[in-house]
Amino acid sequence: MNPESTLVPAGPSATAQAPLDPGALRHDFPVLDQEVHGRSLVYLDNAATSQKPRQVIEAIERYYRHDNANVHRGLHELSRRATDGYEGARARVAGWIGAAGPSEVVWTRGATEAINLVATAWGDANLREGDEILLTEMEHHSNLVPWQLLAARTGARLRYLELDDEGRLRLEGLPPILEGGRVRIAAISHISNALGTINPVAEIARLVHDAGGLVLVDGAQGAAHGGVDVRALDADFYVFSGHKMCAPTGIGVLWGREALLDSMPPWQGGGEMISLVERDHSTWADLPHKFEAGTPNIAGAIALHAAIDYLESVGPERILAHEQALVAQTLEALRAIPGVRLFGPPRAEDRAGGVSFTMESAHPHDISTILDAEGVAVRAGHHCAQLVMKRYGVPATARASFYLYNTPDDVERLVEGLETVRGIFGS
Ligand code: 7TS
Repeated sequence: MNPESTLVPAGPSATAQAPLDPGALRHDFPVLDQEVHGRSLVYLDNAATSQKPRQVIEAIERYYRHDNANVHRGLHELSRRATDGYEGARARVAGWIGAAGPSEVVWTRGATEAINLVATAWGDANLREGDEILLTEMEHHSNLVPWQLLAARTGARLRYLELDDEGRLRLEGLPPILEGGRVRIAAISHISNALGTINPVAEIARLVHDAGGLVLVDGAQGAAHGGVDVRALDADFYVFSGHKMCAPTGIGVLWGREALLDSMPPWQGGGEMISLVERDHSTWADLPHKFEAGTPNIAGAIALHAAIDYLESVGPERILAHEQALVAQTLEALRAIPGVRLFGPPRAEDRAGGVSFTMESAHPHDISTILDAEGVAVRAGHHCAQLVMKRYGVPATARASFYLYNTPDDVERLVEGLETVRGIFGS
């Protein structure tokens, strides 16, 4: 199957639309309009966090200037407005990802917290010794460590889908693992942050479901790059972070099928998540509030609403097509540089987001430092994916990752910077 089909919600195909104009969109992002070390900033660290458009910054400012109050508590005008904004954002997310309704959308601090919520609330209640949790070698630590902790608590066993040499999951490894009938949940990234690979999540979900397991999709890199349709993916849980898609840090989403969320116990206790509290026991609020103890990130939710409006006005399909064009340009340019090793699928159509690479002569940290001196921001390190680094026998890579405001000129500046690296370190 075409892995992109799970990324892009139904709508006109990218090719039927005019390409987006990153030069025009850049003006919406105030932070991009600056010099770093005497050069105009080229921001290529979008897989770590995206920049924020003025529409999002203004939504936050508007909320704090006019509406700030706690939600669901006061019967006064400001509390009503804050609650409307907060719950309106939830409904916007539900519509945007194709959820059955807002009660399936739980606010979290981000993808990491959402995975921990499922691993704790669902995992502790459902896993026993001998059960299996299926992961992949390409997962971010956020989608590994919570499951390792769960395995240690319950005696469940961790199984892994492996990577091939080109950064794809080896799907032929799936049936032998599923045959045992012990996989209770598979936790799989939608798009790899370290390799850029778009995974065939719907296909994996079908096989795991046929074998009686559930599927959690880590969409930290998925929702940002082309939108998401949770029904088309046929997932049971989908998680993502606002900050990678033009919203602020500290707001994220756990989507889960209503019946599943309903069956799970709460994971944190406090205000907001209860119905009745007595001396020695309590009863829980309805979904989704059962999972939202304490005063939430109200401004963050409202800002995520503004970010989704912004991304939709640009068009998720066009964003993905634009990124893939930049990835294609980067792959071609880097292939021509002696000593460069590229990671991930060779074709841009199979990837989104970014390009990881190493150079024979220079450590990724040196590459990043030299690029920074030229105003080009990339990330160097293991990208919280140490299993990926181990698989390919490197301690770290440099990674240039793109978003809607990056231009072909940005790629030129990256390539220019790598020529400087070669000038200093040799090839
Ligand atoms: N899953 C994936 C696939 C990610 O890329 C990230 C963050 C996370 C989970 C965690 O998201 P958080 O918002 O909860 O922290 N990835 C990166 C990265 O590639 N560089 O910095 C953070």
